[in-house]
Amino acid sequence: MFKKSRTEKAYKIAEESYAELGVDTDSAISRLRDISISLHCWQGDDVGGFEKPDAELSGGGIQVTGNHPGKARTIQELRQDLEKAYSLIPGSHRLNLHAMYGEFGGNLVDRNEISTEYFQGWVDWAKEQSIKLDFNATCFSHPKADSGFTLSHPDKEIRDFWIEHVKLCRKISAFFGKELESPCIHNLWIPDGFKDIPVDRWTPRALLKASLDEILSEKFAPSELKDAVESKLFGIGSEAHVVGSHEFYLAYALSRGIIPCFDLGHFHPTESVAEKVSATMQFCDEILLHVSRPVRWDSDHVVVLNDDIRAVTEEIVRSNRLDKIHIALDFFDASMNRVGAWTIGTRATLKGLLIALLEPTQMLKTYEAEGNNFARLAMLDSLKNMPFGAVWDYYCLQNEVPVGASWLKEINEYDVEVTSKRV
Ligand code: RNT
Ligand code: ZN
Repeated sequence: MFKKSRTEKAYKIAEESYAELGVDTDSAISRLRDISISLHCWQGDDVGGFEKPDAELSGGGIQVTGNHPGKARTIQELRQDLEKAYSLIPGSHRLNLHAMYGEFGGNLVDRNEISTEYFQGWVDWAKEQSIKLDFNATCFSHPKADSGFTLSHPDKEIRDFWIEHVKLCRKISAFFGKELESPCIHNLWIPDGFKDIPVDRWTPRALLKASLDEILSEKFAPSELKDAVESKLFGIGSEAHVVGSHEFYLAYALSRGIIPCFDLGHFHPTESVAEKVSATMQFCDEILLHVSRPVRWDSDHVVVLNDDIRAVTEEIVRSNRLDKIHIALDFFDASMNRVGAWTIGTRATLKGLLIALLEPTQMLKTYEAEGNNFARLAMLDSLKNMPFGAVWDYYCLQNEVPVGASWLKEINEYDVEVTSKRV
């Protein structure tokens, strides 16, 4: 049972233990409070979107598995679920929307016809909730993406359709940024790729580059819109070759002054995104992370506090670029309670950040500079015993969100009252 006084007592002891290492827990907490994570709307309805009733994810080389009951069937339900998730997560966070989540009012509005009016409701809701918005073009789940190619499609008509879609998405993003007075990150991920070994790798990449240049030719104030591009190693149906590979988008982003996006699930299993932070940020000011958890073929399991998350959150903090590294979540699991999935993943990411903020980095750097490899390793391993959980619980208490695992009960209650009734 959670007890307020116990949490406070445990915090006091933790505070002392960290102080012995020269770490100020209060300042770690206040830095954590300033971090805003962008929650992805698509965990709430299995990447279906609201273009038509019962819409489902199709194509794009990504897959949702599971049939847990209770997914959001309307925008109202999605907002209600999001509000529940936010109420269980300490701090104030953003929302990451996809173009297919517009309020189309039952009308068939094609991707090359969307406009800000379909997103006014999201802006109103965001203002009411004090939430900032990010955005994504939806270049999948559409007949014109069925071939597996969009912006690099050999047919100019199809390419133009998707170019127009992304251009409209950037307009909507700038509208969000302006209305909510916080730059909206527009992230572009496209599924384009080959199932089997291609012969012509050159042409699709040249076409993608030209399409992107055309998309970016329209300029927006950086205070309203920031552009990001997301690479991938492979997807279902693009096993042999992805047009927008890491090298392609990294070179593109650096040459065009936009933001590269690294999804934790989009690299070789032993390739670490944590390594990429200090490597790429010598050359670019900002990066976007899609925090995810790859498991074998799937890149989108619910994030938990594992070594990969620890490594990447450490790098975010150690590089001292918290304000330049945008953190977004990207996972979708239809086999469990979806509000619970959001909460697990966001809380795990925040816990990783807190542990990193509680690190006596200067001490470790000194050992390293002295060549004292033993002390560096010993301290890194000893730090695993530190009572960060007590600091986390206290942070939750301060933010008036459930402490420890007590939020599970709230998810269960919400399920009884709300999600389980959606049949
Ligand atoms: C796909 C990318 C992309 C998507 C979302 C839905 O592999 O990770 O970010 O997950 O756009
Ligand atoms: Zn992603």
